[in-house]
Formats: sequence, structure tokens, C-alpha cells
Amino acid sequence: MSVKAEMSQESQHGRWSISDSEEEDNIIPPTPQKPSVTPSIKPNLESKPSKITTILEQKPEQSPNVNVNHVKEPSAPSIGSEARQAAHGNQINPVKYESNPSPALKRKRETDEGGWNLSSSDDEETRPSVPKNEPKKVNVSPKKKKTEHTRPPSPHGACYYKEEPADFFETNLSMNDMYRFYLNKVTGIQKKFNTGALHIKEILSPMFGMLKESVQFNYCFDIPWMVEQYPPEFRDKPVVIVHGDKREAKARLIEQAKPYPHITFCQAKLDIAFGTHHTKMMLLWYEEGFRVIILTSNLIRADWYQKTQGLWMSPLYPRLPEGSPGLAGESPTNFKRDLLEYLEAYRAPELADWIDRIKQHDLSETRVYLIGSTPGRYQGPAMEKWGHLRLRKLLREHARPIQNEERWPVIGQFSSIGSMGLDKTKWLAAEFQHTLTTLGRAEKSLPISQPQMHLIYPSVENVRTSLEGYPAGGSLPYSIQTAQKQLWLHSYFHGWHADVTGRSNAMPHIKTYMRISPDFTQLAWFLVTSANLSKAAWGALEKNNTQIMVRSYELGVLYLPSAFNMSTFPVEKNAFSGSASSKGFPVPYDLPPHRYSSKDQPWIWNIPYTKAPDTHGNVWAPS
Ligand code: K8Y
Repeated sequence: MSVKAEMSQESQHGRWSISDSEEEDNIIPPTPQKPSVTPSIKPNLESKPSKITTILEQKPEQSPNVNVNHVKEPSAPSIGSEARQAAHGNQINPVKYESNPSPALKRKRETDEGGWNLSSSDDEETRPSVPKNEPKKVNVSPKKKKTEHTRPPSPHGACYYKEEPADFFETNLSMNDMYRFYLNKVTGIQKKFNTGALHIKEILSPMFGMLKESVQFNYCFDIPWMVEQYPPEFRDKPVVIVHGDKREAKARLIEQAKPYPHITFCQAKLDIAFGTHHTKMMLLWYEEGFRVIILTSNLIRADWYQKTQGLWMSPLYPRLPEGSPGLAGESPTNFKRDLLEYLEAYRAPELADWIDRIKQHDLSETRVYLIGSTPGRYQGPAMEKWGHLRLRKLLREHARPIQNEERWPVIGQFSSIGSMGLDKTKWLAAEFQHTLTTLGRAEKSLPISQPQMHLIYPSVENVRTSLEGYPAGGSLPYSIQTAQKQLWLHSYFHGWHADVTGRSNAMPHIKTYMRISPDFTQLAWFLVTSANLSKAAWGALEKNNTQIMVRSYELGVLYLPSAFNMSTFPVEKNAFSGSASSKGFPVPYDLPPHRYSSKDQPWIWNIPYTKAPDTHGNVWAPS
């Protein structure tokens, strides 16, 4: 019997807890060797993101949603019968809510391994979210709170993942595809809101090409799950995994892939402290040609379940005639050159064949600009190759000036936040806001007031009432150590509201940036990227602004109206409810943004929230 099934039975006996700090230590890890259908990751109970205490009174059967709660057999490893034997009373042993790797878990593991303590004398400010001096164990007493009857029932019953409906994988891209910008499908929302959205299984399906080989660039991988996302007929085609893992994390990744001889690895060099390989990209080589997907989702199930994620899918790039020069097949946006430069920055022999292959294809139909970050310290003309100075250069050269531009706000929307110093003058306003507010120069260029900057990041209430509940906060890793140093930042914050997409309750892991008209109907540009609001991602100037230092790999695509023969993009009001096609841009959240109320706080992942239960009846008590 599976753990999840057992949890469901346990829950029929009333309140229970899946978390108890004492019992946790008694858990016997599963045997590492698993059949290939289950991840062979050992749940690392030391480093799980949180304890989850269920205070759900209502039986799953009483849930009005019970009929849609067909619970899947878990594809995650079970914690084994030892754990069950140790269970007693109405408590069972702690179970990580998800045994698959999560980015949060990964980050924590990196800390445990000392990965973040290695160096960086240079910059205390960019220290990542979980510091080395974090208390070992907060003694959370898993008090089983009394529940009121007003508490919302769990939409999923006691088991975490519910089955996707039968028609979940039906693809319908009839609508607005001129931008090639898509959201992921979300389980548990009205069907109409998944129209035109894509699940990873669809992206990898024969519908988009007969796959020969692929490369998966990402941060977090569940390899058995990833293999299952490929259709059976392509499942043993060669896959290269490009990752940034070192030491123990790298060993675990390689161990996961042991049952799959078609998978090989490319470790991205990360020579600057605190850098991460965030880039999320698929290179798909088909019988018919070649395709690029640039996205925001990790290759783990949770990232494709109930989060809002975005992606750009390239056109199908045909092969160039034999003997064409490598520079042929360029797009008006120089996408081919920029993609090759990005790949060359890895200086990885494992990518050499792919670089040659791309050279042999015609990428001329591409309408987006590539914006990447690769780790390094750059001077002179190289300063504009990566990060926010790359964005600044593209906006300067290709975004037309607009009238009253000082009244056109910029919006940044992200799922994590780095340290940006004591006040806005340290980086946010001095560098980043300057970049976001750059446009091509008008005739006259008088000093003007800075346009407004709205930042969108989920509030505690957004997370609490989300489809996933508090566990969604495991992918929003803003730490208390960082947050408490920059309370000034929070005055820019706006909540996550996405009624237009049906995804108000699907927390964002997408990251977007844009410039918009004062009435929120026209876009000067739009960017979807892996880059969060951090100096590590976007780069920070050094040495009297003669050098930019970038820590991480990031990748995104920029939409500029000039590449679509437009002066601005109209904002599409009904892009996400399966309605007609138009030339409007499908902005994936509600406009205008709603500022935090005086009671709202930004989600901080490593402090407890125990005063109010989430959508599953749980509280959040991080260890
Ligand atoms: C790591 C990912 C994400 C965020 C900082 C804060 C730390 C941080 C992180 C992996 C992912 C994400 N870490 O300084 O940047 O944000 O790839 O999912 O939310 O995308």
C-alpha cells in the first residue's frame, strides 16, 4: 500500500498530523534502489522545507469535490513500512509532503552541504536565502488545533496530487498563437482556463515533431518523472541534461539517471559564489527540424501541477540547404547568433554537436529577442551581453520612444527575491529600474521623473488560499534573513491576482517584466524569463560602473512591438478563456496590479504561519 493511500485512510479517523519533530528522526529512509518508475531520491528529512500539520477535521468523503478526487498512486517513493509501523494513535510518521525534489529542498541541501559557505568575501549582500547560521531545529510542537466549521475543505482530500481530468492532455492551440507565449495547464481549475495552455507531455508529443534527440536545461530534475513525460515512442532517444549541481547534489542527480542509459549530463561551470543554473530551456531535434522552448518550470511534477508557469515555443526551424554558411538563417532579432553565444558561454564539449546542429537550421522566423545571464565579470562591450544591461541595450535600440513615457509604469513579477541592500539607491532604482524604464531616445531628452515601478509577489494570504496551500510557499523562497534587511522594498509590492487566467489561486513560478501604458491597455514590451528579482540573476555594476558581475545562468525572451511591425502591443482582455484570437498580448495576470493592503505581508518561506489554515487545512511550520 502506498503512503498516500494510507494517509487517506488515516484521515478518516479524524484529525491527524503528518509532522512531529521527534518521530521524524525515527524515519527509516527508503532503500535507494527503486524500480525505474519511481524516483530514486532519498527523502532527505533533515532538509525538507517544512513540517505540515494537518488540522483538517472534515473527512475527504465529505468534500464536495470528492468525485473529482481520484487519487493517483504516488509516483514518489514511499517512506516504507517501517514508518507505518512507527505510527500510532491518530498520528502517523512525518511525511514530506512531496518526496520528489523541490527547488526549495535543493537549496536547503546546498546549504547543508556547505555549498553556500564556500567563499565570496566580496559581497555579504548577495548571500542567498538560507544562511549558515540558521537555527538547526525550531521546536515546533505539532499542536493539533481545534478547527472551526468555517474552515474550507481540502480540494484534494488528504492526498496531494489529484488526477488530471481525462481531457487534460487534449491540445487546443487554435487561439492567439502569434506570440507563441503559453501558460502551463493547471489541475483543478475550470477547463476553459486551460484552453491554449500546455502541459509538458504535449510539448514533447509527436504533435510538435518526431523527436530524435533533446537537451534539457534546468535547475531541478526528477529524472524518472521527466522520462515519463516523453511519449513512449521517444522515451529512449538521447537526452542531455544541463545542470549546475556540484558534489553530493551532482552525485544524486547521476544516481537518479542510472536506469536510463540514454541520459547524459553536462555540468554548467559556476565559478562565482552563490550562482545557480536557473536557465530552463529545451532543445528539441526532430526528423522535421529543430525547436527551442524557453520556460519557467523545473522538471519536477509539482512545477507542472498547480503553479502558474510560462513558456515561449519557437517555430519549427527547418534545416538549411546543405553547405549553407553558419550565419545563414538569422532572424531580424538576431536570435540565432544570440542563442549560439549563450550556448558557447558554457564552453562545454557536450554542447558542441548541438551548436553545430543549430548552425544548420533556419531560425529566421523568430520574432523574439533572447536575454540571458551567464556567470562572470564583464567589462567594455561585453558588459551588454548579459543580464539587465543586455535588456537595457535592447530597449535603447529597439523600443521606440513614447509620449509621456514618465507616466508608463513598469511591472516586475517574480517568485523569489534576493538581497538588494539598505535602500533603493543601492541597486533597485540605480540600476534595475533605470534599465526597465529605458526606451529609445526621443529627439529631446530632458530629465524626467522616474516612472512608477509595481512589483508583483504573492502575499501570505495569496499563498494560504492558493490551490496548493502553504506548500506553494516552498517555491517562493524569500527568506526572513533577506526580507528583514529590506523592509523598504515591500512598499512596492502588489498581490498575485490572475482572474483573467483563472489562475489567481495557482501561485506564480513564472517571472515577467513589462512596460505598460497609464491605462494598462498597451504594452511597450514584455519579457518572460527565469530571472527573479535579484542581483545574482540580473547582474550588479562594480568598479565605478565599469564592470558588471553576474552570478547565475538565466534565460528569457523579450517581445518588442517593432519585431511584430507594431508600435505597441494591445493588452488582450480575454486571452485565457478560450475566446477568439486577436493581436492582443496575453498578459498573464490582472491589470492594474492591486497594492498590498496594510495587513498584507510578502510570503516569507522560512517563518511559521499557524494562525490560519490553508486550503488543505494545514499550517506552515518550517524547521
Ligand atoms: C532557486 C528555480 C525560482 C529560485 C536569490 C534567492 C534564492 C532563489 C531559487 C531556484 C529557482 C528559483 N533561489 O538570491 O535569487 O531565488 O529555478 O525554481 O523561484 O525560480
